[in-house]
Amino acid sequence: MLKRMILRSLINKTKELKKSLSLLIDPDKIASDISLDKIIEDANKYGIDYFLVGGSLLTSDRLEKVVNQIKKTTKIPVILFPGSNMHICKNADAILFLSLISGRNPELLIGQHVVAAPILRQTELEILSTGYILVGDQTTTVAYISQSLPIPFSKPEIAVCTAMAGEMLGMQLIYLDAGSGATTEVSETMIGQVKRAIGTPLIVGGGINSTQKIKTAYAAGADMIVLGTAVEQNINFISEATGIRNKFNDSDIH
Ligand code: 1GP
Repeated sequence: MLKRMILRSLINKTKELKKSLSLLIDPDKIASDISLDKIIEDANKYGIDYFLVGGSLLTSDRLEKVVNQIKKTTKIPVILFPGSNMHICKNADAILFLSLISGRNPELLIGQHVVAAPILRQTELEILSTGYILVGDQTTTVAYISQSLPIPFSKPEIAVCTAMAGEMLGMQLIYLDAGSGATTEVSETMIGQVKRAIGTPLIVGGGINSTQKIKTAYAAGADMIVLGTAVEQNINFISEATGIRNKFNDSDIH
């Protein structure tokens, strides 16, 4: 039932101006300081739309364990958010097949994809072709690991042209990311300008750690918001965040 349905559902929601909320689970962090069971319980209770699992640097081998634990206890779709072609797990529902289009590192534009393609072909994972745009400063893990320059916060026009090019190349989703734990989130201006320039669903994440930032990103045009660090630090943020999403979806504030 779920197979191959995630993209269609995201496109439909975008057309209907409905917002989604995803929780990013970093398998490394689960090991140390957060309880995955509690997160899953609250995600079910408050109605998170998707789990994203992964990170740009995984230092443990817990990816599969985390995916299996989520799949065992909830029907919420699990989407892989890989940092490399090693981060594939066939038990998830889908994978963000990310091309780092803000950077000029050929490995992350196409190289790792070539290696991953035959492996992915043998799975039932829904492949979500995603133009991944890194924004902001260079102190995030993803900026360092990807060895690519993020688009500066103050240059929304570069993000706009990059997103347009990604869509023209056939990418099905565009993801604007300030990087996990970013101290500054992607600006309202950049989200708004990118949203107006593309027709694909727009995912926004990185440094979104308050209800005001969620409201601002949704109002500016984010179709899906990804929360990682804020929930790791305060599990009650799940109920607050879903509350904002529900308000957007139940009303005409768009
Ligand atoms: C990172 O967008 C995600 O790729 C989530 O970021 O951990 O800052 O919420 P945070």
